[in-house]
Amino acid sequence: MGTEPVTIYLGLGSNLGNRCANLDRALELLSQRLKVKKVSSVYETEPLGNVDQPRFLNLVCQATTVLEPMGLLTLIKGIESKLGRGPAKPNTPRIIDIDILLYGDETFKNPKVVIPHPRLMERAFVLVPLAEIAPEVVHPVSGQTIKELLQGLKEEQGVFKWEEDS
Ligand code: PH2
Ligand code: MG
Ligand code: MG
Repeated sequence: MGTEPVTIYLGLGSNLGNRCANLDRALELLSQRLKVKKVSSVYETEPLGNVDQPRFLNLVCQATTVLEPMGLLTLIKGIESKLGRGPAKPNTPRIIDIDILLYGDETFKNPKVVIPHPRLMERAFVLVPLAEIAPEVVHPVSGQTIKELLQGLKEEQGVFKWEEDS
C-alpha cells in the first residue's frame, strides 16, 4: 500500500437482474473499503460490442484509496463475485461489472489489468458519466480532458439519463 491516497475513477455497469439494486449494492461494498467522494447520475445505455444483450445501467464514481492497482483489482473482483457474478464469457450479460478507469495520473499494465482503461476514450457510457463528475480531469496518455474526449466521440451512442421510476 502507498501512503498517500490516490484519486481513482471506477466505471460500474449492470444488465442482468435488478440493475439499479446491483449498482447500489456495489457502491455500498466499495464504500466499506474506499472513500467514495462523488457518484455520477445513473444512465441507461445501449450495449456496445455485443449488441444482442439487454441495455445496461452505468455510472461512474470517484474515490480515494491507498490500495495499489493490484490490491484495488482484488477488492473489485471480490465485490463482483459477492454480488453473484460468475466466470462469464467476455461481453455477455452481467449482474455487475466494475472497471478501473483512472488511477491518479498513473499508467499501469500487466496481464490482468491495464490503466487507464484501454477502451475508455471510445465509450460514451463511460465518458458521459465521467464528464459529469470530472470534466477537467486529464487522460494521462492522450493529454486531453474528459470533456474533450467526449466532444471528440464520432458516432452517436445511446446514453440516456435514468429516472429511478421509469
Ligand atoms: N460493458 C461492456 C461491453 N459493452 N455496453 C454498455 N452500454 N455498458 C457497459 O457497461 C458495457 C457495454 C464490457 O464490460
Ligand atoms: Mg467492462
Ligand atoms: Mg470488467
